[in-house]
Amino acid sequence: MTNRKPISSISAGIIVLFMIFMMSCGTKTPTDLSGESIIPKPLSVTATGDYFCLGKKADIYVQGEADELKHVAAYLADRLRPATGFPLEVKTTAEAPGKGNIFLTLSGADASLGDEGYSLTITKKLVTLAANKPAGLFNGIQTLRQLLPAEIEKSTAQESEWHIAGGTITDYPAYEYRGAMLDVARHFFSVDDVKRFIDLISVYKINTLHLHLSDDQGWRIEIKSWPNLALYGGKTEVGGGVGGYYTQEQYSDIVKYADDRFITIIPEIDMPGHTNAALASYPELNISGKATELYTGTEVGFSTLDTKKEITYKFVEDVFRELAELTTGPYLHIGGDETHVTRKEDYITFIERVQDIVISLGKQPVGWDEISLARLRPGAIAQYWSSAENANKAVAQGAKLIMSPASRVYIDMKYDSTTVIGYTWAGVTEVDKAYNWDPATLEPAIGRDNIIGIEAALWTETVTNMEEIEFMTFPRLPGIAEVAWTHSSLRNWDEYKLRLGNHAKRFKAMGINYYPSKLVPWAE
Ligand code: TNX
Repeated sequence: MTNRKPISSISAGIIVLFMIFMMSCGTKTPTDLSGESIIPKPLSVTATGDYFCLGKKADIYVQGEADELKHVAAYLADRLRPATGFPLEVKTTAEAPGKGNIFLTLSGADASLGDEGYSLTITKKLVTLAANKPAGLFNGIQTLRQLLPAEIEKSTAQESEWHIAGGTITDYPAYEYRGAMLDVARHFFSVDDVKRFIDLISVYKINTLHLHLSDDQGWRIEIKSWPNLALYGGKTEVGGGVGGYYTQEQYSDIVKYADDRFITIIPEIDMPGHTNAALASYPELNISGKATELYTGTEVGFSTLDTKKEITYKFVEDVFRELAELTTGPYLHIGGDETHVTRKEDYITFIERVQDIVISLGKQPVGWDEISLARLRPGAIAQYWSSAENANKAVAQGAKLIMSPASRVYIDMKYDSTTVIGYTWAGVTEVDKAYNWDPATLEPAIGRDNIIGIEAALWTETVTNMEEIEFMTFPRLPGIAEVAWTHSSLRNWDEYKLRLGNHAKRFKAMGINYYPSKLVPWAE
């Protein structure tokens, strides 16, 4: 038997000192800012080989007293406090602060960075984040998070050295519209689920969340002037579950939560098709004058509002008036897809009148690409999903496009034939396929100038809970976010997949249930 000596108090002291040293900013680790795995890839990165260490005395300084600056700084502090365990107070200052702090400023950024760009300068002494607008600072904060060790995303205090590689990043987006859509109609998701979704997409600089609030299977938003829409039409979902709806107060809470993260919510009321939940709630909206039954299946294209009755337009106006009041962003989405049982001329009249209603409420109409069959009003936006012909018609009318090609960014498609949930009607979409395309060259008649941006769409006929939302979204969404943010000349799958592989640790730290695609070299 070996005779173990008890640890002497001297050696115990040395161990404690060593641990403190390890947790301090003293150790020199090699750093290379240009080798960091930032997604979406920034426009330009210059490394110095130096590094900044975030220590327990660090604070976050904002230049000036503006509340919007303090809010962004508070958001950053909230991201960094749990894992570091540091106090990280938000303080105001007129000048750049002393050594060891983070400095956020809206002065001195180059005008070319626009409203969403930022410059991030990391020296041994200071981290300086400069932008023209708070949205730019917010985007820079997402980059900063990714420069810290992955443990920064954990919700409890971690033992780590919080080093940030030194250098300068200058960055702004290729497209102004970088969206994700969540279908809360086929299956209903709670306010907390939507908030988590917002938090996860904001990491990748997505700035728009399109909520598909109504469909055949459910109506998900309280409308005070037509109460049965939510009370009755919200009672079920695909598969016969209990469904649900957001009260206006809850919905406003979501909008506020998104606004605080520089994400614009676009509410969609899909019409004149995809309306069974409304048709079941109010008989007068039906051509037959009789209410339909609630629907829990997954067929599409069988329902239509009666486009000939004035009451239908009163309904549309009431619904959009209430929604417009809850909407801080510029858009209302009118749907308009898959209207297989609406006569074409009725469809056209309907879409034209509904655009006018939206415009009269001070908002811009957005609709799926079929709306280009109608005359598009100035400012109307078409969302390309399947028909190049329709998209071309929209462009010919001078409308801008949101690009959501189903074969690339419908993230309800299976990854491969073995994926348990999801559809295959637009093919299977592995992670490389969602990444490897250029919106500006996808269709010959659609050029860069016709496109405001890209949106990933998560339809939820087969998606029933948050774990499944995460599984279909990750890791495709970070790649789609890069398609939207990063200029196509800087993108390359073979290089991207290495950066994506390095995000596995971050996904795990955030508790994301992601699909571990075999195409990606995951760094565990
Ligand atoms: C097509 S895309 C639809 C949705 C379905 C989706 C399923 C579009 C405008 N309509 O109603 O949920 O496919 O992938």
